[in-house]
Amino acid sequence: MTKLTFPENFLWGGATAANQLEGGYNEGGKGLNLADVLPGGKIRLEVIAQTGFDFEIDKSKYVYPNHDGIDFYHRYKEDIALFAEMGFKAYRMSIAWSRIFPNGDELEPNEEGLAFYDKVFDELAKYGIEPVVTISHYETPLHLIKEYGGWRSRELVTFFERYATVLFKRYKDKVKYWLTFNEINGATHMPILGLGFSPENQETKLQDSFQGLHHQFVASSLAVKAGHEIIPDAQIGCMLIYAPVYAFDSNPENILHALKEEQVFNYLCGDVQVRGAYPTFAKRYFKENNINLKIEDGDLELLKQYPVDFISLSYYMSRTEKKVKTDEEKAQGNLIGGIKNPFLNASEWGWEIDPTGLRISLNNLYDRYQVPLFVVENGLGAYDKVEEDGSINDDYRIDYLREHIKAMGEAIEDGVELMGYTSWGCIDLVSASSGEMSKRYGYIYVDKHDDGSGTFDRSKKKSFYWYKDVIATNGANL
Ligand code: BGP
Repeated sequence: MTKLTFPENFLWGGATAANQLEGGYNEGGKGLNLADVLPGGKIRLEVIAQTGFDFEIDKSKYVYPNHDGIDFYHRYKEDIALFAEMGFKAYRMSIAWSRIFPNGDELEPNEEGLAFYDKVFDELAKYGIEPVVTISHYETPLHLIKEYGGWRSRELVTFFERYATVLFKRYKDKVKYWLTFNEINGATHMPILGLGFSPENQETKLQDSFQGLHHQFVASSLAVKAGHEIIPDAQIGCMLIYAPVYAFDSNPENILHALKEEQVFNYLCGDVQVRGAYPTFAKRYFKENNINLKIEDGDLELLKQYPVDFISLSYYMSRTEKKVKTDEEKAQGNLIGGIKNPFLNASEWGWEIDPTGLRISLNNLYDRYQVPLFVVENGLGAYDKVEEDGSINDDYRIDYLREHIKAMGEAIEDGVELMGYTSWGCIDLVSASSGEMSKRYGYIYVDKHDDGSGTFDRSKKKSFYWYKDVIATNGANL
C-alpha cells in the first residue's frame, strides 16, 4: 500500500459561516439577512423548497436559531483558542454582508461591522491561523431580497462589487485567501439560499436562477479584478458544491443522463469561473429549457479576463442517476437528488457516505481545470450523546473523516494539487438546510438545542483530540 503524505504547507483547519454561528443578529448595527428569517427545525427544508416564501419573522410560529447562533459574536476568542489548540493552520469563515452594509445598497459601510472582523482576524493572527474568507455565504441582506428580488436583479452586481472592494481594502494586510460565492452551483436547486429569491413558480425558476447566476459570475469576476488590484498576492477562489454523478448501471441512456447532469450541475459554473467562458453544452441546455440569458456588452470579456485562481469545494456525497425514476426511487435520493446507491450507507439525514467519491471528485476537477483545489467543506452531521461524565465519544465522526482524509491523500498521490482541508462545522453550529442544532458536525460541542435552550458552553469531543493528532502529524496518524 502506498504511504500517503500531505504537502508540508497543507492548510488543515475547519470551516464555518457567519450566519450559522455568530448570533448577535441585531447587534453592532447589523441589518437583517436571509438566514435571520429562516425558521429552525425540519420545517426549514420545506420553506426553502416552496415557492413564494414571504420572508417575514413570525416568532409565534417558528424558532429562529440563527438569531443567536452559537454566540460566536461574543465568544470568538474562546473558540479561536480552541481551534489553535487543535493546531489549525487555516480557518474558513464568512463575513455577514449585512454587518458591513446593513441594507446592502448603502454607499458607506458600517464601521462597527468592519471592526468586529478586524478583531476576529487579529485573534487568528495571534495563533498564526490563516483566514480563508467567503464573501457571500447564504446571507444576502434582506433588503436586497425584498426590494430588488435578490440576484435576479443586475443591481446586485454593483452592490456586491462595492462590498467586496471595501473588504479587500480594509483587510488587505490580514486576509490572503478569499472565496466569492459559497456553493455557487447549488443555486439552481435552492435559489433562495444562494440567490436570495423564492421562485414564484416552477416555470420561471430555471430562467431566473441562471440569470441570477450570470449576475454572480460577473460580480465574482469584478471581485477578482478588484482583489488582485488591491492585494497583489491574493488568492481568490470559486466555491462549488461538488457531488460526482454516477450512472445507476451500464445502460448507455443512463450513462448519458448522468453525464448531462454532471455537465450542468458540476461543471457549468466552474467552466465560467475558471476557464472564463460558458461551456459549449450550455447552448443546447439553455435552448431546451427556454433559458434566455440577458448578457450585457462587455460581460463575456470580463469573465474571460478575470477567472479565479483556484477552486474550493464542499464534498458530502455522490449522486446516482437514472434517466427514468419512479417516485419511490426519487424519494430515496440524496438532498441534491438522484436515487439510492446500493453500495453506499447514508447518514442519519440520508446523505450517502462515499469517501471514494471524494477521490473521484478531486481527479475530475483537477483533470478538467488544472488549477489548485481546496476542500473547504466536508463532514458528518450526526446526533451526539453527552455521557454522564461529560464526554462525547463520536467515533462515527472520526471514521467518516478518516476515510475522507485518506481519499484526499490518494488523490494527491494521483497527482492532484490540493491546498488544504477545512472540515465543515469544526464547532457545532446551526444546520443550513434543516435549521437544526442537533445536526452536529463539530470537534467542539456546544450546549445549545433545537428549541433554543442551552448554556452555550463549549466542550471537546473525542474527535477534537483525534484531529489535533492528525494535524500535528500532517496526516500521518489517521
Ligand atoms: C453546505 C453549506 C454549509 C453547511 C453544510 C452542511 O451546503 O455550505 O453552510 O451548512 O452544507 O449542511 P447542513 O448544515 O444542511 O447539514
